[in-house]
Amino acid sequence: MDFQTKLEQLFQQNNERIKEVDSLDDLNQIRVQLLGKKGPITSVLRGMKDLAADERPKVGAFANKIRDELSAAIETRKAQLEQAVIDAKLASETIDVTLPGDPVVAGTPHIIIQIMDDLESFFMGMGYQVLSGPEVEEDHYNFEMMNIPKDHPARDMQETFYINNELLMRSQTSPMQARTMEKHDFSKGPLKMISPGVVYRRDDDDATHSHQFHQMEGLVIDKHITMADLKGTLLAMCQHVFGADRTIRLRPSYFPFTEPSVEVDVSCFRCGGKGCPVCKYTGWIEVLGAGMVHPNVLRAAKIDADVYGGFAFGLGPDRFAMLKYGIDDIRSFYTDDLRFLTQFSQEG
Ligand code: FA5
Repeated sequence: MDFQTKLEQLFQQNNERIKEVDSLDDLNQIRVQLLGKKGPITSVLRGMKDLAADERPKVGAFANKIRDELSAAIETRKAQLEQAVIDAKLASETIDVTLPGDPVVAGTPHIIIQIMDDLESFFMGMGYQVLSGPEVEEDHYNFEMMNIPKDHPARDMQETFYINNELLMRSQTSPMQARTMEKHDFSKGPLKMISPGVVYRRDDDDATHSHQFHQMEGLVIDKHITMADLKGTLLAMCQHVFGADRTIRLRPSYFPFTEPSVEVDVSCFRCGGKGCPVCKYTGWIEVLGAGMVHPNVLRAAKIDADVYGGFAFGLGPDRFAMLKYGIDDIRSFYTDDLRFLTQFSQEG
């Protein structure tokens, strides 16, 4: 058989094999077998030395052509097989965009924050500013400016955590009364503010007491403010939080920084005043302390107590939340149990 026929046969046989091979490994083996140093084409080329000199270039050129064509066939097949691997991968990893997604769990503000946000928007609607103050407070503002001098027995009711003799964790938001009164410029209008925040007391934790809890202070100072203004404001607030049918009553009480001072009760929102376990069968629930700002507090802030006066109140958002949602243990707010907290989701 002459060289040309041998090479043509080689091409025919292998060109078919290359087209049919279905794995990259097998194709690589064919390439090594066919085009490698020990392969048939190399051996044909080696045998050329026995040819007549004028035959050699012809046969050499033909052999090169066959080798190039087989090489091209191998490259073409390789590209096809590589594409098939990519196609198979794409098919197996297809994303079905119509499948429902993983639900994103939306967080929700803490229930106490919700109560405070609601109260803030209520008071802002009545023209109050919302102010926050330092939790590490000076004895001077927490007590002295609030008409509670060093030896005053009222300090015992708010036993708190001291940093040193003059600095403490504030036991109430009332120091914000003194701080804002000192700064207020009455030529710009009356002083109306609320101040929500965290306060601290050395109270033993139980179902209704926490050593750390929230308060919201309210203060209005202007000329001609009366107790009727205080009562109207607190009635509107209690109706906003506990329902439009609520009424309130004021009982005499004592706070060193207000005179007269009152405890404010709201008619029971559960039984409407008839008596039930929520109101301990009295028809009333105590919700906050309030009163007319004591002249000593005005004077300490350098306000003319003969011209200006006003009212102040201090409520506990923790207790509000407990009452409104029937929560029987204040500690639930602070133990971060999601089963409890997510019940107060604002969604829907
Ligand atoms: C005061 O702290 C006064 N500063 C309130 C005030 C302001 C009166 C302005 C007059 C004028 P009292 O100690 O009662 O008052 O606390 C106010 C509210 O804080 C209580 O009604 C209660 O809701 C809440 N509170 C008090 N102690 C605790 C506690 N340990 N845990 C949770 N809430 C508490």
